[in-house]
Amino acid sequence: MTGLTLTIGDKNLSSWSLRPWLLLKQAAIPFTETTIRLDRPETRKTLNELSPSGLVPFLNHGDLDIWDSLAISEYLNDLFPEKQLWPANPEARAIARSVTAEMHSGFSALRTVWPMNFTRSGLRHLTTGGVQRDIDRINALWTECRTRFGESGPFLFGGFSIADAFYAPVVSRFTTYGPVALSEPAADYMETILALPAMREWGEGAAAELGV
Ligand SMILES: N[C@@H](CCC(=O)N[C@@H](CS)C(=O)NCC(=O)O)C(=O)O
Repeated sequence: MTGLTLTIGDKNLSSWSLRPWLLLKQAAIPFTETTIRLDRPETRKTLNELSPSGLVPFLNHGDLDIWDSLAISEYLNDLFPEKQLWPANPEARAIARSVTAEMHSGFSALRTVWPMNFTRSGLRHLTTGGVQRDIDRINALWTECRTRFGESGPFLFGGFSIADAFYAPVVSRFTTYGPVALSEPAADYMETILALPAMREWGEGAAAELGV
């Protein structure tokens, strides 16, 4: 066993939790999963007691508690270099880090106006100017990564990488509030992510949590 325990929030809502969870699953790294349900009367107290940042996700490994989805992903990359969680080619890796950082620190309009609601599709929602700009930027990023770096596989940089884990919640949002206009490579990429057994497993977990 790896001794890794990942604590996540509700699967229907917690886009930040989906990232390291999907990364662990795709890399076939064994881990124990625990959940703190969000939006419950006791949530704040539990998060403050258990999580260094008062947020999910966080990863426990022995004496270490690592918080923040990007820091967790980097730690997993350090622990399991053979899993190639970043692309091997330095140029591709630099761009993978750029698109991941852009997701981590940007796209606030999309995040705010189209919150993750994993089990739902066909929801009518506002497409504000900011949301459309974010969609257009993501479409351009996916298209460029797929056409420039994606030759060796179906993901942004060929094989599954941290960048894909970070964009998986966007795929869910586009499914919930879309359809959105995407290039053919970007639309194919979205289908690839949706078809992953781990994405389906997450969706089943979300539905079970909601009792639907
Ligand atoms: N930058 C953090 C953000 C984590 C975050 O905002 N988590 C949300 C859930 S998706 C949370 O814990 N919210 C609980 C609360 O605000 O009470 C990361 O990447 O892990």
